[in-house]
Amino acid sequence: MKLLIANRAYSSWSLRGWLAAKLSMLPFTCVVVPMDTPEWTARLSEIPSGKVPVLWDGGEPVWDSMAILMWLADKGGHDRFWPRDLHARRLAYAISAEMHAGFQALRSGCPMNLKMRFPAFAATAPAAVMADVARIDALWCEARGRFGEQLDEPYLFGHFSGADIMYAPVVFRVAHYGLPLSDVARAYADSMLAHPWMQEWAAAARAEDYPLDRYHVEGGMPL
Ligand SMILES: N[C@@H](CCC(=O)N[C@@H](CS)C(=O)NCC(=O)O)C(=O)O
Repeated sequence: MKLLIANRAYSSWSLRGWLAAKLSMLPFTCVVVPMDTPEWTARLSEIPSGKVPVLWDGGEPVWDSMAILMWLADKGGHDRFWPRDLHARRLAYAISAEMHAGFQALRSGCPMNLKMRFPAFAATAPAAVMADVARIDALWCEARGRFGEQLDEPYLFGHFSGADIMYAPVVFRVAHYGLPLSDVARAYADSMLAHPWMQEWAAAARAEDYPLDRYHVEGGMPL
């Protein structure tokens, strides 16, 4: 399988596709195509949606991070991707879909940028961004409180799952924009930041040499 992604520093959807490939434990190669280059334009034209991530499997494309996750769960095992308990699985599906389809204010107000920090952002953050953060905090607390805390591991539903994958870019945004969280949500975010795959991604993102100004927000400080 070959996973095509964009700049690790900026492409939150690519992060989700890559984490899904890692969680599947199936062999894959990863190709980074920097955005806004002639190669980017050429590669996008080969993808049915014109967007990354795309997973090429046996020469056939699986596009969209959610479809990649579903496909790899089919191939790699649903229990690897989703909690076994049906009530937990219901909530995991619902919060993952809510992330995939929503939180527009947070997405556009705080674009993922792993090369910079925005320490002054939270003090004057738009109300709509803070409302998204509050909703996400509540979802994380519900998952941790009802299902995650009964298990040994620190992720939303105990073991690292598809729901953690969908929220992984939010964890980076919270850290880089200094967004406020409750204690339970903060503990979860810290565990995610310490996850070896998140660390691997962040280190590779910082090492990339194709900066894009359009992902910079006022008041940014380079890392
Ligand atoms: N819903 C899609 C969104 C994918 C997306 O928007 N990808 C961006 C990069 S992060 C992209 O390829 N944009 C194409 C462009 O900028 O022309 C998913 O979940 O994969």
